[in-house]
Amino acid sequence: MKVYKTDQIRNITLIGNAGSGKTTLAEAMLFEGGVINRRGDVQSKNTVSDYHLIEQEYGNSVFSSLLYTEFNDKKINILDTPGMDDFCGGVVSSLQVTGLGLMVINTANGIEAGTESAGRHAENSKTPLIFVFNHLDHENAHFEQAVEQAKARFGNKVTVVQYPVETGAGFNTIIDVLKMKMYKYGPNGGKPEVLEIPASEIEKAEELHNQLVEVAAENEESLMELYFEKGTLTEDEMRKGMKMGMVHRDLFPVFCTAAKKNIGVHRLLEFICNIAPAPSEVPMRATTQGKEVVMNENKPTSLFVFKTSLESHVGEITYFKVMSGKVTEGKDLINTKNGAKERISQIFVTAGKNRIAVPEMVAGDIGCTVKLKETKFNQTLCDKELDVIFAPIKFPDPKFRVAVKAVSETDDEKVGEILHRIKDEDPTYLVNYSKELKQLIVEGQGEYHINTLKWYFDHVHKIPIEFKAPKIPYRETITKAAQADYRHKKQSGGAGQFGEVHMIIEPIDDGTAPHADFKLNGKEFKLSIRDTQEYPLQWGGKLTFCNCIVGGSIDARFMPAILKGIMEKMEEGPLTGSYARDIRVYVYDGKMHPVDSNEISFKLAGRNAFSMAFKNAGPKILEPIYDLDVWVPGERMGDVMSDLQGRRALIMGMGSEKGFEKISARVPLKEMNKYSTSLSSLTGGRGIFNMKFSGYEKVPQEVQDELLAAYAAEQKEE
Ligand SMILES: Nc1nc2c(ncn2[C@@H]2O[C@H](COP(=O)(O)OP(=O)(O)OP(=O)(O)O)[C@@H](O)[C@H]2O)c(=O)[nH]1
Ligand SMILES: [Mg+2]
Repeated sequence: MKVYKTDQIRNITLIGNAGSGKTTLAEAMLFEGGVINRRGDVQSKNTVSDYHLIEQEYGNSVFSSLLYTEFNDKKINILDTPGMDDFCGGVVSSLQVTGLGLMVINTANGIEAGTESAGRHAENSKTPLIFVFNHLDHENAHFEQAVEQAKARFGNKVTVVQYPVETGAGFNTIIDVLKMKMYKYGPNGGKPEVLEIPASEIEKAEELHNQLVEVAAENEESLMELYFEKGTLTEDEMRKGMKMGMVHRDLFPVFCTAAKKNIGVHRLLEFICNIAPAPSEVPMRATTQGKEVVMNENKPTSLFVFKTSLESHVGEITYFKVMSGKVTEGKDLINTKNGAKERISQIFVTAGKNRIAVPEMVAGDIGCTVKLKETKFNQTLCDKELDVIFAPIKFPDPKFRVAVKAVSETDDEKVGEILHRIKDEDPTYLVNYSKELKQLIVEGQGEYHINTLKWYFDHVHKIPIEFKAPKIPYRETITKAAQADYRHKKQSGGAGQFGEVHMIIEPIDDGTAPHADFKLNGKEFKLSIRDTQEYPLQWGGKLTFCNCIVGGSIDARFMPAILKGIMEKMEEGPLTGSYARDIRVYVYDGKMHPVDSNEISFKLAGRNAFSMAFKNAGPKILEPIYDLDVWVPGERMGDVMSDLQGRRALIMGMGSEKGFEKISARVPLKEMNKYSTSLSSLTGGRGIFNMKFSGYEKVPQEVQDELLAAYAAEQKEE
């Protein structure tokens, strides 16, 4: 393959709802460019893009795959992404390295939930879009209706460049109002016959042409002037205006295809080559240091790694975009994250699993390499003198949590290792072992995403795993002051053990200071506080320890042991074994034995006195509360609200945002298990939500009773 220069490269991401035809379109693009000489199809499980076993079994793309085609002396790098939003990791990373998204729409279905989510990802990365109305050969394809829907959802930027003369089985002719020509395709699609627009279509075509000219002119003052002067623009002027409009996301041109029949693809590729921005014509990725890097092949080299994948027989494949300079075989680069030296032994262009070695790639191109030792996605490799770090890709927060366990305990460690490897390839999984919950918690983008893990373990690793509901990190605290004494005494043969501790505990309500007077159970206490220490707790909240010992009833050297005993009980709260927080302890009296008192005795006395006092201090379980924002289509608002009420949600506000109704609420984590699945089924996949930890709140009494009973049953079982 020849070496393409920066201005000969186009980078595109195919996005859109599952089944809209992205993978099929990619196949046709490769065929038109001569990269393959036979078109595979998704049902026959032989497309270039869906080459993973899981994709062939699912019948859906699961990963982003890098493909390329060569057309009109340009190289087009294509990232084909999954339409199911559970696999949005590949969409998000691909959009960040390409200057253009092709939003593929199944015209028979119109705008779907996945069209909307893909649109949101493109908006977040400010990626320009072309709308490709596909499946036009479908008997239910209503082109104009679908375009109207797209305008309603994405604004009037959606502008017709092409329309079909006829949809359904007879679809083979497209009117192009940029070229003002008619394109007629044969039964196998491919290269069209270019014809004059017939009289029956000319009026409509001219009207749409004028609309397009206006949109193109709007994007530059000089073009606007020309347009006013001449009443029209030349093709070159149109190209310039359209490119500007696209780059600024003020114009989303509409194209027509039936990818499966390879109709419309040739002309679409031509448009991409002529008008889509070259890599140097879209904004450059920022660096974390604020240093500017110019996308120019004559500058020092830098590569941004946007994806890694582990493939059998090959090992890890590292996908990169050349951000500046050029990369050649055998080039040494530095990983600016960890300082590792990496030799790029070989560089490849890829079409799915086929890799073709090339000697050189210049700024703007996308390719892959193998055998890197210490480089992961989101890292930068560059010439030493450049020393830049490109801003990392930020992935969406997870939406679904589950605890994962190996069916056989002996496999637990292996399962943990494999999960971490899977996470390296798909950064939208989060994997953490929670010491507190004693569970391996995995988070993902949805239930389907999480269930896919099971597929890997069953089919690839052959290790059975099971999913459990993740435990909730409860906390315990108290609501009033209480007093307790405890004497630890043990006489067994030789040296005995003796320690006695008297304490008062009370809740820390922010703002109150330690105080000396208490009246508890009709008894008055007057303490003299000698020393106060505050201990912030790792799990949130604090413990305040007041030493009120007078007259040497307990030696100062035993105080740390008492504190230790209390801390131990705070770590395993008296109610349900959850962490306790926000308690002030006054140790004001006790007893020692001249021979038998030691640290262990005071630790146990402190621990037990604390536990007794805790139980009399109006103990309460606290639960984690999250701030929740939900966006739903207006007509589903009622269902979503009543579902939230069933989840003990406190509605904090409502409003409209971008055509959706937004509900803000505070919800207990306990009630949000599998929320993404419920919301999805309540809203036909269109609802979205965000959840952020807010704080801890006391649970209602009935929930507390339920939790206490569950804990008692669990203890009995053990
Ligand atoms: N009749 C017809 N079928 C099409 C067309 N494009 C795609 N298909 C079929 O639609 C189905 C889905 O196509 P894919 O290419 O897998 O869709 P996708 O957008 O890649 O789907 P995901 O990977 O799940 O996001 C397949 O059975 C294709 O053969 C088209 O233009 N006309
Ligand atoms: Mg696909």
